Amino acid sequence: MNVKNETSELLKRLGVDEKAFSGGDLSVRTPVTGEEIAAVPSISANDAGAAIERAYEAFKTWRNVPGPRRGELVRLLGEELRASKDDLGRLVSIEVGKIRSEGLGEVQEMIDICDFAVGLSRQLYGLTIATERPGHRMMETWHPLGVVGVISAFNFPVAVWSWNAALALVCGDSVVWKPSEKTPLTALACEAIFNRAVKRFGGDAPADLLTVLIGDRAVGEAMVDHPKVPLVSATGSTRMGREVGPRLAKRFARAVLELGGNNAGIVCPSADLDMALRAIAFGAMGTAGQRCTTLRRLFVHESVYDALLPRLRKAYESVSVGSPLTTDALVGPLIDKGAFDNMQKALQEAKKLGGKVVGGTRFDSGDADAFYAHPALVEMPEQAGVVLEETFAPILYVMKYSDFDEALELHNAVGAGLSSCVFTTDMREAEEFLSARGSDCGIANVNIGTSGAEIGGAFGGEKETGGGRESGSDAWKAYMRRATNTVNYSKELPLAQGVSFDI
Ligand code: UN1
Repeated sequence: MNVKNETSELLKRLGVDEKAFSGGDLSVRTPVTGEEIAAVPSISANDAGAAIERAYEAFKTWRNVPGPRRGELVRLLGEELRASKDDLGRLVSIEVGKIRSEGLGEVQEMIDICDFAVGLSRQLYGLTIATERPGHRMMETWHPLGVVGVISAFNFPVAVWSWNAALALVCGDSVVWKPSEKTPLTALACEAIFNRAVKRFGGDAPADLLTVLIGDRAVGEAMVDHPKVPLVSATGSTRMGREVGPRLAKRFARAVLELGGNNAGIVCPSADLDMALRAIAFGAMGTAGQRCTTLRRLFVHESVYDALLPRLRKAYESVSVGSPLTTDALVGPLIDKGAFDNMQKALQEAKKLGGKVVGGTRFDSGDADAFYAHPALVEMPEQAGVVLEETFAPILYVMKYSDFDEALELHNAVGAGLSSCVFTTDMREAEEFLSARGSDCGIANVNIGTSGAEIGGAFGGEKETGGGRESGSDAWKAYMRRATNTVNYSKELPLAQGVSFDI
């Protein structure tokens, strides 16, 4: 069966109406072969405004539904996702080009966050706080926030939505979602899956609890500027964040920004090199280098450099590249020609700075419009120029170091601050890496790579990564508003700070 037919069968099986993916103005291509697989109708900024108003009405009902009951809807969503895992995972492989296990892994991440959110729906705790006044009680209450806007990127087209939506829904919020224009099909599938959960849930779920807004930049801007969207959670480039952040700040809306990463690892003299090799390979080449957590820079101690590099080179030379739909290759395609061109440009610049490149060339899949690349391993004389920037492609820059403190300094000397790792069996180095003067990233790991975080922890990073946190831990607090309440159950009216005001 050709990819287009398979896509349309999958979409129908997932519950998407044919009208939603055929005859529209937005052409959808699979990076696997480069062919058009669907044409999705998109909406205007005006339509988006109207949809947000409807989502606001949904919020006004949903906020009154008790938290644990809201959790039940997310539990059903998790069940529906379990039932659709194979189909949705396959659709992710078609639309983004992820290999099979990564397509399925992305859906598993959605199931995991649903499970997390169900538990959370009974744990939206506030504190009880000691007051300085007799006969008083002080506490904090967490209330639903409003309409939560989600802007997601092509590389995790469904999981990132679920991190936000699962939390927002149990927190009593409604959700409007603008997926990447490159990946509207998986978004439509999620909408259909969600609608099934709503149907099973019954009457107290209002209409328009989730709205998928497929459209261009103007649609995104309508969401970012809309006064009834108190929080926008946006995943994408730092360039995008620089536009979204100030627009939200202007109207005092909240931003959860999850932007670029230029993630690094340090391989220390005591490292378990077998383990490091496997972790580096997955971190740098997995998802064809198109995760925001992809390993992009590696500092290797001079004493182990000559032991590790030949093995890394061999891994790069032998890694399988190919169609995720018809082969078991470990590296699938880049999302499009633009991504391939950016990769080539970065490699040219690295060469000009003295970089020695293994790989990086185009892999011929037989389809002129599909862009596969052999992952590139680049030995750099120093960290400069293009190494300081994120190129969303499988390029790993490797540099030698002699002193751990110097490696730490180089590690932190980039704009982004998402994920990081150290390979060492020396506890002093490990602890130093995790300490206040160690990695400056939101994620810091020991003896595992930079990518592949579990949902239980808060996910996000510092500096140009935007500072937002999604997923686990107490990230839910961004999706609610906090009220501090003081109750006087005494017969007096003592004022705080000893102030007297007797009338
Ligand atoms: C992303 O690339 O935007 O930690 C998210 C990871 C995944 C999420 C990546 N759990 O690599």
